[in-house]
Amino acid sequence: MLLLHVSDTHLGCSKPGKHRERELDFYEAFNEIIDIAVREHVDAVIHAGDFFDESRPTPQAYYYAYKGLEKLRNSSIEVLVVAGQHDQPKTSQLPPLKFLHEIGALRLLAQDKPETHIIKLRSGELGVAAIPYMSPAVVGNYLSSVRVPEAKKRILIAHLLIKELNMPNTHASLAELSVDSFSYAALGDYHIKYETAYKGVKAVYPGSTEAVDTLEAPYDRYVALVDLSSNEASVNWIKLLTPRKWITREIDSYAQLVQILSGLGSGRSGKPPILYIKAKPNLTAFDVEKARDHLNKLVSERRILMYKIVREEEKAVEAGSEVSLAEGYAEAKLPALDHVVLNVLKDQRLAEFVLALVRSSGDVNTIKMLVEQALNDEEFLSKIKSLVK
Ligand SMILES: [Mn+2]
Repeated sequence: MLLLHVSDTHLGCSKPGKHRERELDFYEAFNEIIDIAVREHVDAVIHAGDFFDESRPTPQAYYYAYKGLEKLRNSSIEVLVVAGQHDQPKTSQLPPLKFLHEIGALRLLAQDKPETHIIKLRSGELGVAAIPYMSPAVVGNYLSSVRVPEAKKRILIAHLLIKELNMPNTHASLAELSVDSFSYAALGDYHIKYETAYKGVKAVYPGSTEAVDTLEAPYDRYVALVDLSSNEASVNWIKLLTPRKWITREIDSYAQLVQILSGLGSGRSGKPPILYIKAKPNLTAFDVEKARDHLNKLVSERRILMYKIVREEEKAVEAGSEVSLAEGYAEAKLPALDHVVLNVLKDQRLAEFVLALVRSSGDVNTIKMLVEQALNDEEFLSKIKSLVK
């Protein structure tokens, strides 16, 4: 039995910033993992939460999600998902994963409390204990009620932070999660690839498929190919090729920035990188101005996608607070409809006619009027006739 364990795809995210092209990066990484699942003939894709970036995804996020999931369905690959905090609406509205579950695009195993399932996969039964995101304050009350599935092959899927990560706001230890009752623990929430084991059972975070902030930026992105054929799960890491590269540096002079930029490559994915510059205290306002001009030029030449220059706030209440000194990115230039139509028809009057028809779609009276006018205009009719020819 072969599983592809992925997590934190955050579909719809465009961090850092609200750049349209950056949003596409997340869809592209999602497509890459779909292609890997198909290529590797896995029985199922295990998604450990934060499928979407927001609990009210845009039609665009739904579109890319559905297109990818449809490919998996056509290859008879099951998709088993637990909800992360980003998939959980704060109010009583319909959770986005519940909708995808209802239309048969994926299987939502747990939305707001732990659930146990037995799933029939191509190569046999898989028992799953599924734990969605819950706040660290309440998760402890639920852990004792998590039922270990009665199946030969059993995995745990959970969206939470294990105590072994040694960071604030963790949820539970691997012992508290009874990880040794399973063959594998598929974890999500932590955005950096991490692998550990408890009593010989592997517990794995594949990490997010794209970095969402500078802390995650230095790490490569992975998915875990998990073979459950024998009693002990074996994990093969597959590195993703599409994620965009970030360049994060600290500088104290304009000259230093120029030096960093001279070695600028677009990296493995061929996409212009995201540049994130931390200004040391002695970087002058004049340096920042020069840097901004230089960087705006690189953005317009598409040698970088976007940049941000920040200074660490000295009197910051919170450690790590930053003040933005300069930032920039190129707006995606979409051609205007008028321009496209004129380019195709190569005639001002014809273009105006077509645009008027398009803009009054649904308004039958206006369309009738436009067509009548056209029918009574010999010159215009001959233009249309020559166009049709
Ligand atoms: Mn996440």
